Amino acid sequence: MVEMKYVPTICPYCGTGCGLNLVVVDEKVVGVEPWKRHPVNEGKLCPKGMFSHEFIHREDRLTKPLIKQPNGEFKEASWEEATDLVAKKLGEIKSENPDNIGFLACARSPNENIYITQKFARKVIGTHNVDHCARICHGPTVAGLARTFGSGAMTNDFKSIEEADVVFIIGSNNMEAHPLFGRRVIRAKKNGAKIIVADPRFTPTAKLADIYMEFRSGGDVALLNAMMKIIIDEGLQDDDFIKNRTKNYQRLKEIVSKYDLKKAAEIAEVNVEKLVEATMLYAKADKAAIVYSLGITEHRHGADNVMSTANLAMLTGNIGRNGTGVNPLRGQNNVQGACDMGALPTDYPGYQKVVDVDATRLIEQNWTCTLNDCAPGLTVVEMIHAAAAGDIKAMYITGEDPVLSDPDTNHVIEAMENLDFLVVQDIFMSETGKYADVVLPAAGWGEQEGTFTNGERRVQLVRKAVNPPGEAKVDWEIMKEIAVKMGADPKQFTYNNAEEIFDEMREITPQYKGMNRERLERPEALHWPCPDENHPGTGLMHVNTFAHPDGMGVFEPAEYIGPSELPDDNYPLILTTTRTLFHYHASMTRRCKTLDNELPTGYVEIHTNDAKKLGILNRELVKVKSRRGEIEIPARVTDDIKEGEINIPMHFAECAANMLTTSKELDPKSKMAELKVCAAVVEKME
Ligand SMILES: Nc1nc2c(c(=O)[nH]1)N[C@H]1C(S)=C(S)[C@@H](COP(=O)(O)OP(=O)(O)OC[C@H]3O[C@@H](n4cnc5c(=O)[nH]c(N)nc54)[C@H](O)[C@@H]3O)O[C@H]1N2
Ligand SMILES: Nc1nc2c(c(=O)[nH]1)N[C@H]1C(S)=C(S)[C@@H](COP(=O)(O)OP(=O)(O)OC[C@H]3O[C@@H](n4cnc5c(=O)[nH]c(N)nc54)[C@H](O)[C@@H]3O)O[C@H]1N2
Ligand code: SF4
Ligand SMILES: [Mo]
Repeated sequence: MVEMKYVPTICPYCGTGCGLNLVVVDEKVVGVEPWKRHPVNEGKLCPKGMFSHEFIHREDRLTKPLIKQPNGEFKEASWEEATDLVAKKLGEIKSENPDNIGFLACARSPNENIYITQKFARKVIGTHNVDHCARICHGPTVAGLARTFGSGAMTNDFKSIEEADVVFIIGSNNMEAHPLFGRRVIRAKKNGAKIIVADPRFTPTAKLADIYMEFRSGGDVALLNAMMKIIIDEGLQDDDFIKNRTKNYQRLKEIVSKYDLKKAAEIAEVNVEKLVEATMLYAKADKAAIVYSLGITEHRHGADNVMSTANLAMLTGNIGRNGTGVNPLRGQNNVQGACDMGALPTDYPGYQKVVDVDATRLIEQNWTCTLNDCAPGLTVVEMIHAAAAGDIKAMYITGEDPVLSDPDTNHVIEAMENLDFLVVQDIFMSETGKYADVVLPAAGWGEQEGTFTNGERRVQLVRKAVNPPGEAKVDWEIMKEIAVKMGADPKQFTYNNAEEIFDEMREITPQYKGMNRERLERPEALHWPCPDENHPGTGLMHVNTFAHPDGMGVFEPAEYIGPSELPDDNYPLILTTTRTLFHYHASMTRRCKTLDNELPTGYVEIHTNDAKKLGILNRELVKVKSRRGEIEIPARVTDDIKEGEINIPMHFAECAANMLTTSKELDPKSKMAELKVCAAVVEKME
């Protein structure tokens, strides 16, 4: 008889964290069925979630460890051989200097794997060189909101947006990138909310707007400061909130007073009537919410942009109530968790600082070890630079694909080739895997138990539906084996299941302390902070006090800095890079037939007038160049982008956006690279 079961779990793609059921027949996942009462998505899914089962049983899954031979070819190896080699090489390099090794954790995989990755780096190797993709995603959110609010996470939960009177969306295309959050924005609109969208592109999200502000990539600080100046000039600030709940207002006033409409128009190329209209709408609303994402963060001044959104919300008292708040839409399914778990070179789990001696003592006690070095480690892009310079000699990359995802591909490849030893642990052969010495096959989504933390800080159970293919193993099991081979106390890495790892983690992670498997079994799960087992969890943050020790919010005014590379005669266009509805980065959706059929390759969006000047027709193959590299790519001629800007989606290795982007300048506050702006030129093919 055919046996069929439904396994409830959480979508493996974006940080919305939708619930779904995997349909399993005879040990194979054959489809996805809605989870009707799931509190996040209420049974609805976007196309990525709907077809998420299609990559699981792909023939090209990694099923055995691979070791690169002297001739450059990979050869299948046993686990014994592969882990011996990894333990030996890491041991050798560690004995020279532990900081010669760098780790990237996997924000696509459960918290338990990520916790073990950072524990391995810190305890077994003795380095804080552990980071992950949040660095080039919402790193500025973590840094910027921590400075202003005392906690670097989304202030409200998703459903709160439905109570807003005004929703101000800046640099987020949630109708494509977070569609089931987007659905709630549509509901807010139906409830009577006015929608403001600021974006250099007239995106599907912008098409919902009552006021759409087109402006120039990189101009956010000027635009937001100008809004704050108007509010103060008009006396629309919330004096009580400022007085009772914030610090540093005078400084904010001084700085934003320099940003009049003329300056905003010059820098941000924004229509000033629309700017005034949008500002009035936001400032006069009883409940106004800010929603942002990478358009705000992916700049060398990303943290300044983030802090400016926080300043605007505090200025108008739009914090601590439903329908208000600063709502960064986190990217990866478990990137919030990866930050919470301490896959950060500056932080242990729960944002306890590695430079804080008391925090270090607490972790040492729990891990029964001595952590030697209190200096923070290197971030993602710094590790790549250090590898290229020969200062990092080995990298252990779990579930990240820097050759495709990190800025300036040629530079990343140079760095990977310069390493003495590279381990890549993935579910597929990634672009980065090709440069590895050892490739280790990991179990993927649907093949392991654990937890994901979504963008609204909701910690949800993910469940195992089928066994991993071939000899693939769960990430934490692989690292446990290597840790023991490297001499770690087996007791310290002996876990029988993910729950035991979660229980160890919550002991040292204040935000998760009150969570346990039983409590997380409920569909609504729990939002952190959840400090004890009687605590109901926290959907809405900063209700009466901010998360700083004195409870006060801090205005952190920013001056406009702007992008490092502006258009010139040789590279006259601004290139921005974005996402599309049907693809999610690359490795999984490009292997889902239904999704790849919808959009089989990339394109460069160019404004109709710019295309005309260059004599370029829609769908024509063109060359796009920057100071770093060049690609050939079909043109998509459209009016939905600002003149003078072009846009390339980041998903396609065959016409990779990151061949063109720059990693030279990093945000000093967060180490973010400028993925949303560089200078480029489009040429007709000969
Ligand atoms: N379908 C799909 N969904 C995804 C992903 C995916 O790959 N595919 N990835 C996930 C991840 S990891 C993340 S982080 C999120 C990202 O989600 P989003 O940030 O919404 O995605 P992007 O398309 O990268 O960028 C958002 C918008 O920023 C605009 N923008 C460009 N430059 C600027 C600027 O200077 N200022 C402002 N204000 N806006 C600008 C772009 O035009 C774009 O519309 O999506 C997640 N969801
Ligand atoms: N130009 C440009 N570049 C960008 C961006 C942009 O907007 N523009 N956005 C940036 C952002 S926001 C992000 S988040 C990054 C994303 O960059 P990456 O993190 O590199 O992107 P993913 O494709 O999600 O990589 C995840 C890898 O993990 C593997 N994987 C999935 N599940 C598991 C698992 O359980 N275990 C293991 N070991 N591996 C697994 C996948 O096969 C894949 O190879 O890209 C960044 N790069
Ligand atoms: S909105 Fe995000 S979490 Fe929900 S189904 Fe789509 S990709 Fe998955
Ligand atoms: Mo991201």
